[in-house]
Amino acid sequence: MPAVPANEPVWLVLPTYNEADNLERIVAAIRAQLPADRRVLVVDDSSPDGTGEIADRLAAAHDDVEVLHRARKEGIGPAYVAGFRAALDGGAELIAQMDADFSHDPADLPRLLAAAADADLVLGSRYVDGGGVTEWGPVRRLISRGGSAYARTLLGLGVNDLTGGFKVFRRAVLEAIELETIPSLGYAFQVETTYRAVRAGFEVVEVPIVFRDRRVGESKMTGSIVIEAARRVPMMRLTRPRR
Ligand SMILES: Nc1nc2c(ncn2[C@@H]2O[C@H](COP(=O)(O)OP(=O)(O)O)[C@@H](O)[C@H]2O)c(=O)[nH]1
Ligand SMILES: [Mg+2]
Repeated sequence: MPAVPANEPVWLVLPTYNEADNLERIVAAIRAQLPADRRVLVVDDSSPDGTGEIADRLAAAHDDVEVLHRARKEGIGPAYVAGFRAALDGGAELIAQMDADFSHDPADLPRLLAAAADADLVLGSRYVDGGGVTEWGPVRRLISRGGSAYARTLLGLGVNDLTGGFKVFRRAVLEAIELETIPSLGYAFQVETTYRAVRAGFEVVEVPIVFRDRRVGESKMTGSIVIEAARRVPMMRLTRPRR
């Protein structure tokens, strides 16, 4: 396996909402997979289940763990924008994002980071050879696959998995795509960052991953997140940053 690019500070941004039963284990698993120059940034939207307090305890115990507390739940989009901005301000060279519910396997992190050696944006992809989804029913599969196909067609992108949330950005990408102007709140946010990166001329690669359904806690996916994505995708062409 190729090594993680040397001497590049890695920040992993981990948005959480009610992940009290996952957080400690996922943070430990992530820290074990990242190089020494690393920071795990938990972005918690005042979870009522005490996730934020657990995050504070982890941050107190480990120098490489930090917490960003936000006042209320606004969706992963604004949580990621705040987390990415903090990572850029903190000097990150590579910025990784993943879910906190073990749907994304921390053991895949070295592979994704290594792929950033010759790419600007690495996508953990369910829809390339070797990737996949386990345990989802037919409806959830259709929404995900159909959503990626819809966005791919409307936006004219050669990317197979546009809605996934397991990614690694080079800092130049996040500096270029005008994060604060992205209005998307849910899955549309994942589509929009990738779309803006492609349009800005960055090199995007897909690395196969297998997505597992969460074991613990509840999904925050709602119908309105899907509807937002369906409406937002055609609008993205109009609101991307000018080059
Ligand atoms: N900070 C923050 N995190 C969120 C929000 N919604 C979801 N998350 C987190 O984003 C990740 C993915 O969300 P999840 O509910 O598992 O969505 P699903 O995997 O698509 O069903 C998990 O780590 C959640 O805790 C939110 O509004 N704010
Ligand atoms: Mg999930």
